[in-house]
Amino acid sequence: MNIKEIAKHVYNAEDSHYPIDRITAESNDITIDQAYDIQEEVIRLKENKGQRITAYKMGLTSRGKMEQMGVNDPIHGKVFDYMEKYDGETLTFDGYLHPKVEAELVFILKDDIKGEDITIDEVMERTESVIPALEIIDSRYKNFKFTLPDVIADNTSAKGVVYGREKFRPAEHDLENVSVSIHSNGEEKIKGNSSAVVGHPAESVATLAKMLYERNGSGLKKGDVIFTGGMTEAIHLNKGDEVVTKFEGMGEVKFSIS
Ligand code: OOG
Ligand code: MG
Repeated sequence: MNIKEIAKHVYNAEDSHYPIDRITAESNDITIDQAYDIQEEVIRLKENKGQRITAYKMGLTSRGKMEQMGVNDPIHGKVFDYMEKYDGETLTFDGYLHPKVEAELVFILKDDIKGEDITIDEVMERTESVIPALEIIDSRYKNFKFTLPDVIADNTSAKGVVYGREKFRPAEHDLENVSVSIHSNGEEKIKGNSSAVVGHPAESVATLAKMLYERNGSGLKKGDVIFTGGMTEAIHLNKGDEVVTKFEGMGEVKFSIS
């Protein structure tokens, strides 16, 4: 197995918008660690092209997502500048293969977080603000089907994000209990709650810190932005959809895709 070759293959699929077979169909012995090696190489290729990392993302942190994808462990990847949109903006459907939307809470840190045993309280103390947001995932794999090493190598299906316009102080809200509903073209598609994200979205940040520490002794830094993972299963998007997501007590995040 050649990490660089596989990374280039996955990178090209995103960059030139075409679906590929799962990489584990050919190399079925890829370990989780090697999958992160491939992801890091994909990220390096993007950076070489001038694309810039703007956030971390956690994925598969809720039961709904795990069941939908048939994968049982949290994963992490990176969000880039070219993926970013804001509430009310329009996305271009043709830039995607088979997009799906997820509702997430984003944490912005005011202090470093490093180590294996970070508590929810420690994450809350070190969080400057929380933003309601959406992620638009778009696996490069055919039929959105993958195993854990596939999706890790593919930068956890990252392709788009839509940030809400308002930031909230972490103490202002019971972040363990934020209800959310995703509506498309006036119809409610799904409902969920932030407690679905490993019990509390701050726990997802702690899990990310632990994963980074275990991988290479690194950690999160002041100013880091973290997508904590979809609260419900993700909803398929079609060209022309108008999506409104309601975060109880935190307003709405909207976009259309045409
Ligand atoms: C993997 C990415 C999952 C989340 O929030 O759970 C994710 C996928 O489902 O394609 O971003
Ligand atoms: Mg996500």
